[in-house]
Amino acid sequence: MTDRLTIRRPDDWHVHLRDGAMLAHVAPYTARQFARAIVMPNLSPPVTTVAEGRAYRERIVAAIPAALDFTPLIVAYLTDGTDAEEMARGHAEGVFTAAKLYPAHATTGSAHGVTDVANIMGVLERMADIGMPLLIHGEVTDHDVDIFDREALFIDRTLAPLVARLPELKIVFEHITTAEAAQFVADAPANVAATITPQHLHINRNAMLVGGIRPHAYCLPVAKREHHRLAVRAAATSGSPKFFLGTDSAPHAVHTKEAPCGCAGIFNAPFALESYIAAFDEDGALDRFEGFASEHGPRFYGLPLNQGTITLERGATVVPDRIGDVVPFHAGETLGWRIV
Ligand code: OTD
Ligand code: ZN
Ligand code: ZN
Repeated sequence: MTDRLTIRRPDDWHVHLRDGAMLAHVAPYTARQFARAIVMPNLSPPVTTVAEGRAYRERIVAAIPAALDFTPLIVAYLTDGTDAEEMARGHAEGVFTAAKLYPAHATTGSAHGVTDVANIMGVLERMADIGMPLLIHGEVTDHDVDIFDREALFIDRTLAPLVARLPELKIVFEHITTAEAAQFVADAPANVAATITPQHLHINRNAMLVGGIRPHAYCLPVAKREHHRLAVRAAATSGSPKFFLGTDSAPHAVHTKEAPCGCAGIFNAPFALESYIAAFDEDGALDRFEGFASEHGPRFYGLPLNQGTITLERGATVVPDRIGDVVPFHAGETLGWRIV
């Protein structure tokens, strides 16, 4: 039995670090575990211009102790009015690593998102030309579509046609939660990949709804049925280079989640690696953990692999009930691995 695992330093390819006091509170947790992170731009107002991206990067760097050696990778938030030239300039100047497509009103902070992909086709063509990845929150937003069906329907209505229309575009299908999404990505060409969160490896929709309503298990895309969790987990542990780590850590103050209309988002950053490795261990896939956490992401993005290593070992990690004003994922549980 493997009791200790040393892997190349990992990256988080999807995180919400927020701004202001929340940024200062949460960013060090991500920087302690990861060398780099794709930082999502759904601030209010969102990060849409090169100047805003540069300024946000400076605020993140200022929030993290220099000793932690962490590089935030900034993402542009696409709107119906995004200018292709601004995206290309941001990418060329090393400010924007990628751009994010939020269908309008799909998730937290997506009110300024894109109402129809046709509106940004020129931007996407330009991104395909320059090799700038498109990151997608893949859910349809129609009120008449059941929330548990929104991801699968997005594939048929938007993603499959987009992949066919722009076969060169690098696309990351973010935080996949369904068997349909895992299958689509596995079958797609090499320029289509997906991130997978720790919560979607560990919980199904019962975690939210059985024995009482549990707001801290609520995030978007919402956790689905057990067979979807198993399919997502099989994808994560498959060793396929198309699947990589993206926590989607999304902190909200406790009173905004424990409310009549609670916010979506799970704060998993403080114990993300301990959570992921538990799933790989349960599935007998520890030998595939390094690929998922540290290799598949940078290869897909065309970035260098990190130097340096991190070691995890079997041993108790007690997850506290609260971290500041935020309830973390696995609150009150003891995980079976710890960082050395
Ligand atoms: N999902 N919450 C948030 C973002 C994500 O869709 C996402 O990426 C958030 O609070 O920013 C959430 O549930
Ligand atoms: Zn999202
Ligand atoms: Zn997210």
